[in-house]
Amino acid sequence: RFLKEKTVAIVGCPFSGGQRRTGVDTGPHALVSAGLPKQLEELGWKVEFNGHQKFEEIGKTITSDADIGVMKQPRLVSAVTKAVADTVEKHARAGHLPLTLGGDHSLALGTVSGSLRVHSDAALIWIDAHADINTPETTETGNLHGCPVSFLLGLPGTDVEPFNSWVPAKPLLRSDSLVYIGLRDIDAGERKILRDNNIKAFSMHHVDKYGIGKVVEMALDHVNGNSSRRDRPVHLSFDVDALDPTVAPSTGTPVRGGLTFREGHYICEALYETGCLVAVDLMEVNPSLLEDRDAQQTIAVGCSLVRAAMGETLL
Ligand code: 4U7
Ligand code: MN
Ligand code: MN
Ligand code: MN
Repeated sequence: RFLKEKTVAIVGCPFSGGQRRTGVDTGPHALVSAGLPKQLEELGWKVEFNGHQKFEEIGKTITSDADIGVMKQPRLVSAVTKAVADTVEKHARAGHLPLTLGGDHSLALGTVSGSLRVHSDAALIWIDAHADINTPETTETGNLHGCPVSFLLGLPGTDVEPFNSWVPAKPLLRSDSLVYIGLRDIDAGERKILRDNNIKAFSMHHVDKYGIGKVVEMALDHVNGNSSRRDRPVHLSFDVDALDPTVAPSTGTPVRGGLTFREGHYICEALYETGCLVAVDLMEVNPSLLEDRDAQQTIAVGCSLVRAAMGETLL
């Protein structure tokens, strides 16, 4: 509905600087090598992909990246997410659907910023075991993949260098335009932020209680202000660790008790069905962590989730 043509632009983001474990930077390459571009062509999409983002060059411009407060690699994360925002914005302006393959979830500060520059009324649906809403003041790990949402909302404590050189002081995202599904590992500081800002969050408890169909229904009602016109553009940011580790084991911060294969796919299918998806992220696929069999399983599930978000399983 918001896209000029059925073109998907794959933005491969081999980046691991928002967390401590190596290998998540190989996620995009693994997903593309598994045949994702061709799979999307077979669904009738025109696929734009001219190689992965070249973050090494950004890395070379940053000679030293000492902690700022507890934030780890702040200059690198800021420069990379800024570049991602510009790339996603460019594709969105062309009327294409940016599909960002991560890489760690700090990248979503870039992808969502890029989307909102073009679709200013877009809602953000965040599928994750974690809320990723720590601020530089509340984060206990200092890992910026646990913080992108706080920067997007411009929460107190996020107006810090180097991010304030490009993240707008007046935030692009409002707290009532965000909804979570899949949460089950939230830090104490995050819990307070979610409560104080009245942010809509469906944890695994809610998925159990209502079923995934009802949860997605309620999530869409929330961002559409209960209007029957479900016409708001949606940015879907899917952290593969939302899925249960038995379904998607190769990820940096797995948490037991996650979404089943079908629940994860249902979310993607239902969002495709709205016709309002304007951007999709698939993040935190780390093929290097476990045995090859687990990695292959996680890559296959990742490709499958993306195909579901691009219309595969609709009759
Ligand atoms: B992911 C954590 F402390 N909350 O801030 C943190 F538990 O993108 C985890 O969702 C963040 O995988 C997980 O480091 C980030 C931790
Ligand atoms: Mn494009
Ligand atoms: Mn997560
Ligand atoms: Mn995440």
